[in-house]
Amino acid sequence: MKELRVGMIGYGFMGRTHSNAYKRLTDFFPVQHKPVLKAVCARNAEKARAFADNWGYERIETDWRKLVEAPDIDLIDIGSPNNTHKEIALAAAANGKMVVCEKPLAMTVAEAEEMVAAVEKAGVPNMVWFNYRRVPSIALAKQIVDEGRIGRAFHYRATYLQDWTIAEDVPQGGPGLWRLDADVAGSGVTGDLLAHSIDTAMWLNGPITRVVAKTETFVKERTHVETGKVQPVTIDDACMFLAEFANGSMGTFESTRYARGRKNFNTFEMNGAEGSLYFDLEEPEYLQFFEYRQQQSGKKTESHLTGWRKIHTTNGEHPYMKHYWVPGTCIGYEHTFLNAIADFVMGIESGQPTQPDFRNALQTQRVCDAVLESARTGQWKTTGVEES
Ligand code: SOE
Repeated sequence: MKELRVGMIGYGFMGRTHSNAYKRLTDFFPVQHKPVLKAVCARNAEKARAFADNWGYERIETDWRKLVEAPDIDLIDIGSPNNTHKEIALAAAANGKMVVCEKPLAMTVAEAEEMVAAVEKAGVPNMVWFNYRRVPSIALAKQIVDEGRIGRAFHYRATYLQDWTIAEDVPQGGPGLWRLDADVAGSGVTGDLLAHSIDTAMWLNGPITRVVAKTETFVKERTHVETGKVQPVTIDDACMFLAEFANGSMGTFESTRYARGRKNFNTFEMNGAEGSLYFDLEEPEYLQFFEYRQQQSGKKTESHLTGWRKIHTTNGEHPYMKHYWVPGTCIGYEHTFLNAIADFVMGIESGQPTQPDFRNALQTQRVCDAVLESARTGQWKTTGVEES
């Protein structure tokens, strides 16, 4: 067993999900690399120490530059706020480290392009943690689409709804609420939530070529945690856009943090000539599938028996599930990150890099930038995303 020595940057929600994934990798997947939690880096030494003690990191750093240069680190994991991704990734790649980065890849397309160039020039393995691709039900949807069971696609419909910023006294900025500060996050729901929906959509249904969007900021001013002052809110609280796909289908995407009662409501539906698919993250172990061809295949059409199938994606034949428990038993949110790092490590070992790498995630960044630009101008915007 070889060591994969991890340097983690950031100690928030994603620092926890990633750390958990590294710790459990070899328990579930037959890989030849065992992650070793070498160091966690955060500006606040006390918080870094507490995180290191809790998750079992050997040491802490308070300057990420030291970590990316450290000879005992093989892989840099960027789990810090979005405005730090580019600089860290460039330095990590220049030091020959593998780089795995939280989504969205960057603040802008220009930044993302620099990051792609850096990892490709250095020839280092890289990945963006679009973990929802690793939900077994969503991976099964990909398999069903690739098998041609949906046929010609007509519609793609995605929603990603939350409700945690409705109160006007929620502040913006600082370690806990940087997602509300555009200088740190780049955007609001577009980069934070719709990036997931766009990544899934293009994985299943191919490139999005053109978009027209409308964004809204419902609470115009919030107290900034760092300055203590009431400052304008410049993120998008909500975003809706229409999309055209290269395959001729149409898409609608809706995201908000103002949907009372919706905590992490991530759904999609796809309708094609031969069938439809529906997924809802509140019931992640199910994929719903309507198959039209099956109705036609018998001698006579048993139309009184047609309907949607709710597939419980817990059999050994379903994506990732043979690594876990017995049929009928579920896995959880945390396993989507475990599946992601397993794919990454198996990609290194097989020489077939896993997706999405930085180049692939650049396409999602292009759509996000086009959405925000369209919302600013009120015009349709081409994304520049090409067929891969
Ligand atoms: C925001 O609340 C957030 O944590 C996102 O940043 C994650 O990417 C999403 O999966 C869950 O919600």
